[in-house]
Amino acid sequence: EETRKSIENSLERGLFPQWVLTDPDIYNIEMEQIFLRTWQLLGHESEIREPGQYVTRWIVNDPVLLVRNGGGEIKAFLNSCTHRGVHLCTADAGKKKSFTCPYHGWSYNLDGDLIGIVAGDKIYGEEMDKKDWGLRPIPRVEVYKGLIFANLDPQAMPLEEFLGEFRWYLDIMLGRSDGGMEVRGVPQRWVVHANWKMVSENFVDPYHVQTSHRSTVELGMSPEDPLYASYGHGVACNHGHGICVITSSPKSKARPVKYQGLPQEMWPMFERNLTKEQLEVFEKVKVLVGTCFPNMSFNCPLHGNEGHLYNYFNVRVWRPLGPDKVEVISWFLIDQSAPEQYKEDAYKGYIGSFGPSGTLEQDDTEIWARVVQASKGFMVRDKSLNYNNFSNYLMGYDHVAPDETFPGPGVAYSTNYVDFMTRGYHDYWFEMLTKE
Ligand code: UNU
Ligand code: FES
Ligand code: FE
Repeated sequence: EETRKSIENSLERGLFPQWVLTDPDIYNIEMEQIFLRTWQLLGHESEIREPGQYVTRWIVNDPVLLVRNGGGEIKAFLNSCTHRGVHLCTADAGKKKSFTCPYHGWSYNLDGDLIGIVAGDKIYGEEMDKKDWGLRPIPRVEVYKGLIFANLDPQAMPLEEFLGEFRWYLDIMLGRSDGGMEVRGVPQRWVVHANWKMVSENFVDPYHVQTSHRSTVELGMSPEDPLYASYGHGVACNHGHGICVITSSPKSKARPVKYQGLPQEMWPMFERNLTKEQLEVFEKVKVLVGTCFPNMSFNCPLHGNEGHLYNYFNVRVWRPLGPDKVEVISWFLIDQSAPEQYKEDAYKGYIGSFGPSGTLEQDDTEIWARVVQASKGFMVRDKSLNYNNFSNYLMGYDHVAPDETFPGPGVAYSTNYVDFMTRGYHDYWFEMLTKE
């Protein structure tokens, strides 16, 4: 109770206690209070288009088998045999008519029903009702415009309600093109020494761009202007979600590019599919980047040089593997109706920048590990980090009041160098952490 009060008090003052970041007790509470109850991204419909196609994923420590059944429906099961609990299917992806356990050979169909028991009639006989021993379904599965989410809490609010104001921004990617988005390549996975909250925050923190990603300035890929990534709007959405709408500005040298450099033949389609307000944002934006509470982030940037500009939708889940470890799972998504050559070029652009070995990704990875390293000592037990933008001079500079004229939902500020998104994220984190 005393700890709860002191954390609450810190958050109200725009502070975050540094020890909380990687404290093992806090981590265990986060698991029960947050990861057991929130919507978690599992994958995209385009990964399992045909009956029998499956992928295996994780919700923290729960292995999940995500499969399209014979009727074309998406099913998610605990990827564990009901006999002795073996991790049933260990491939990342594939296509099967049924799943057979490697231990004693029980097999299950695409609906999770137990259909075969080795020597079943001889050793179990009539008494055993196979219906009782099917795969155990993940309590909730819902799809939003191709993105497949699951929730371990049967009582959780519906996915669309949870996405809330954030949906409007996701729709700019998910809804702009006929046929929606599709996954290209396979999602890449890698492990980093980081805390899941800090990496989630990183995606609503454009303030780091000109320092961490300094090499892009030195290579002449982005302007020197220290305020470069601040132009546009930072938006705090309900349920802890946040988004940065980074635009070019006459103050930065970057030239405005319409619809993020997507091929001109696609423009009439965007204009048909999006609302006037969404187009107003999409037309001018350079980078859309954000975090969906608690641990899904996305980056929808503009990449390349004059005449060769690419845009893609990179979605990540930061799967906690402990207070100081995260498995990243990163999907590359692209408009299904974009020209094939464009898709391939954009994919290469992603691999070189925000892929696991991409130059920009490595900048961030090293920083995240250093944050973790410095959060475990004695000194930080009574010290807090700075998320303070109450003053006109700290982070909020001259634009601390929300911009009522911004066309999108949520609370929008007319700069991206504000801590309102990170603070909204912390506030919702605290609300969930302390909920009865
Ligand atoms: O480099 C990033 N991950 C990033 C860029 C995050 C937020 C805004 C811009
Ligand atoms: Fe931000 Fe050091 S300047 S962490
Ligand atoms: Fe970064």
